[in-house]
Amino acid sequence: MAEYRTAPLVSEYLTSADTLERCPADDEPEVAFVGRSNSGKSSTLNRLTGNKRLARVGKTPGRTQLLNFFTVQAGGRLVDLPGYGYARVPQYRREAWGRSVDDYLHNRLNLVLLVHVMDARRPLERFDRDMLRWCGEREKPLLALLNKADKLNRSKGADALRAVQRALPPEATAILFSAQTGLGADEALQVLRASLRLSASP
Ligand SMILES: Nc1nc2c(ncn2[C@@H]2O[C@H](COP(=O)(O)OP(=O)(O)O)[C@@H](O)[C@H]2O)c(=O)[nH]1
Ligand SMILES: [Mg+2]
Repeated sequence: MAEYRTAPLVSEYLTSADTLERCPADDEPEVAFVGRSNSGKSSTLNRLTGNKRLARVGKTPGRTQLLNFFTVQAGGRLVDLPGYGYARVPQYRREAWGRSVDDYLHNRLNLVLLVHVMDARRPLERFDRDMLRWCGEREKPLLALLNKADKLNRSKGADALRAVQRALPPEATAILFSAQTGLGADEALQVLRASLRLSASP
């Protein structure tokens, strides 16, 4: 088991929104989580907050079409954006996804960091490449988490990390991560805490 040297971001559910207009006031810094459905976004949120029940895990992929907001006790918010790329979601729902998430990503002024959760076994699918390019063009701070690294041996993990690092915009960071084992959680928490301007202790 990985040990925490950096405290998890204790958080609680705040609210959900289906459009930018319905999001809470932009008066607190926000770290938003994006990723393909089933990449382990909910599991990652749970790991980084130290709360296994914060975000729902493994429910019908693509069902979570809302932007879910969590208040970080120490300050700031985490935002679980709808997952993308699940084939069974009808086209019109995918377009709705596009609008609310696009709107949030383009216009949310208090967005301080985007955490991009990828499956380390297939990290650079089309959606992932689009997102990396988008972040690069806008110089948005980005943390790429190569989740499910527990499924890869050391050398495959290193290969995946190198491949992603080559594809990343200059200022972005990539970490081999496992929501399941806690691999990389400490390093990830340091990045999140720095973005939210929190110290390393609770
Ligand atoms: N082996 C492994 N499985 C994981 C990990 N993270 C998530 N999963 C599994 O992947 C599936 C999707 O996880 P979930 O968090 O619901 O993904 P989301 O759709 O991106 O929110 C679930 O069955 C999880 O148990 C991980 O780090 N390692
Ligand atoms: Mg989820």
